[in-house]
Amino acid sequence: KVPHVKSRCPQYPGSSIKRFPVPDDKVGWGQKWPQYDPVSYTAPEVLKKPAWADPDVGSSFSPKFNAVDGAVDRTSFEGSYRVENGKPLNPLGRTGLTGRGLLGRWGPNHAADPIVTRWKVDKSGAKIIHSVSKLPILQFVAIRRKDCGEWAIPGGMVDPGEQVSVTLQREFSEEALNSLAVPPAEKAEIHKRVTKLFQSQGFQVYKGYVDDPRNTDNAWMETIAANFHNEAGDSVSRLPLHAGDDAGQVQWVDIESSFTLYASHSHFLQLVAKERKAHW
Ligand code: RP5
Ligand code: MG
Ligand code: MG
Repeated sequence: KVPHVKSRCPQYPGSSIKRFPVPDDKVGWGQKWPQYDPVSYTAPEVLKKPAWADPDVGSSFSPKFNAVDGAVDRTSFEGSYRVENGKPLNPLGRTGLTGRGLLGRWGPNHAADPIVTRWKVDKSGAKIIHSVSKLPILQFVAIRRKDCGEWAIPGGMVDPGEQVSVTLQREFSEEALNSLAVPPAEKAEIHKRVTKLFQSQGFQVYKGYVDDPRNTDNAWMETIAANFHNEAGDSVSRLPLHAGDDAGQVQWVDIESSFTLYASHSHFLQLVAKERKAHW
């Protein structure tokens, strides 16, 4: 496994908190490091006990780690994680910060990332071939996150008890189609079209840890990323893209290695490009 990098970003997102600097060779918990003195931080909005967050670990709250705990899945795609003094340990190692930061759950926080793609075509509908790689170019629906301004896949958290297939379609609808604010007259028609796009399982691109800047020593992101590809491009191109919820902007973006994306999202797109024999 490549050591996480964004999970060690110097400044913790949405705060003025600085992480304890962790050099590459001290990331793994197996490396003895008595001087390690991480900063403890849990964001005020998480401590307010919203529905999506756990309470603080203590006598009245002892979740079942490494298990499906009621409706909350606390299992990790990375295998069994260690729990020390009642707190789960990040399977990828140190992040320079303890507590939950902005994340609601102790341990894994499960998300889903829908990657909706089409081929880039010219006016006559022919695929555009990249001059260097000589491969056709894929495009995906990208959103600009309101929290950090970075471009990203329109993904989101799996609600307690929710099927991942439902999360994929729901988050795409909320962030890329603004489904929460679509006028009632158009709602049914848009819902019908998205449901058709998401009716196939999609191609499962990735399942596991996400190198997310919000990760901490005790809370981290994991995801299932799935690709929904429209070979003809006609039906996805008719989807009315409107940014909603935690997305500030939405548009079709060419898939290529130089485009900077949030967390590990660029890696997921690389896997899509490889699978579809597209330019990267
Ligand atoms: C990333 O955070 C995941 O890959 C997913 O895209 C996203 C989920 O968090 P929110 O968009 O709900 O903030 O780690
Ligand atoms: Mg969302
Ligand atoms: Mg989101």
